[in-house]
Amino acid sequence: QVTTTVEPSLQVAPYACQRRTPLDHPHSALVMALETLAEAALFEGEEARGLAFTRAASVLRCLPRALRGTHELSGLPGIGAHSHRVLQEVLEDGVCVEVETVKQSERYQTMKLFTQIFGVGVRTADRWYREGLRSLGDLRSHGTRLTREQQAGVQYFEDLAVPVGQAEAESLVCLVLDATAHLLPNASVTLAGGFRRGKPCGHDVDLLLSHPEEGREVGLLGSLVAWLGEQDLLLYQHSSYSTAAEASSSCRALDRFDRCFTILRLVLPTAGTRVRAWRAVRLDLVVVPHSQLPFALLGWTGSRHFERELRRFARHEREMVLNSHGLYDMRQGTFLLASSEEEIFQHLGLDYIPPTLRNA
Ligand code: TTP
Ligand code: MN
Ligand code: MN
Ligand code: MN
Repeated sequence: QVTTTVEPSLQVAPYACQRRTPLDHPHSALVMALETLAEAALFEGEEARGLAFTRAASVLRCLPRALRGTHELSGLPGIGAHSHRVLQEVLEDGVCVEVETVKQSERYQTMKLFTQIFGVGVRTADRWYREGLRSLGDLRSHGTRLTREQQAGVQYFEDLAVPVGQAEAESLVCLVLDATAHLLPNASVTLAGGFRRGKPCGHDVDLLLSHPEEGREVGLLGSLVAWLGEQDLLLYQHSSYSTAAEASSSCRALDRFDRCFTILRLVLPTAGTRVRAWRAVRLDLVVVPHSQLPFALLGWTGSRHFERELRRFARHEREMVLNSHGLYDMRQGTFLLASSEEEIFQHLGLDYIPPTLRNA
């Protein structure tokens, strides 16, 4: 009589918003390989291919234990033939030749450098690459025309390349709390983005501003931006304001909150006088009417892949449209209200996933 101990097989739900994805996981080499190929595909404008690699990487991020071999890949959703080959190679050889080739290529390195500049997307980076530009120095020596945003991005490139740490994020929250306390008493300031998911650092800080009395938040963005300017803390800002007409025609993919993308002068707590006492950091400010706050919080907490999957799940599994303003039930023809993120998950018939487990 032979008894075999069967390993509990890895069960993975098809949508990332059905899964619990912590920040730390045992597959960083595998995830990095797939995410490099995802990034490289996006650099070539191949969105679908990029998404396929991102989906596969996201599945590996959520596995509750380390893979015991290639055989376990076959039971997992979202691992296409190409991803499977890459994973097999990394599992067996430690590296994947295709990934290493991409990482060493001039194309990948240049696209990565250019798209890292604030205000530069794939299309601009690609145009510069085709013009023969390869470095920030090349942009300068060729007199490349830059938008105001890109000029700021190049000017503060070195500072912005250093990730924002948790202490810096906290001091930005304090700064904005302090300002809003004067400008609009009882206004709320909520940290969203990667820091809310528990990341120790990020490329920026994302803050949602609101007020418990709906309507009182109107005008807050303008006065906050003016205040930051008066304190000489604004190195760059780009605000957009939603018009009343736009705000009422909701149900669109892009959100229409009053928002401001900034580069801030963050004053550093240094003792010496010879040390430069500030550095540039990216801060995103979004002003949200109170009734939409749970939706905005859910939408601005990320990860980007988690958000994409929530919306895909809502549409394809529930016939609902989810965005940062609300949740629309197409069968009932009504908007579903929510006073917390938990209620939104309930409306969608999903188990609640806390922010720290949305690192899909
Ligand atoms: P990001 O700040 O771009 O990403 P992040 O905070 O997850 O990562 P990092 O730590 O590197 O900053 O975006 C945060 C969330 O905000 C993301 O889930 C998408 C959402 N978002 C919008 O909903 N609308 C927008 O216009 C932008 C720029 C972001
Ligand atoms: Mn291929
Ligand atoms: Mn962020
Ligand atoms: Mn952001």
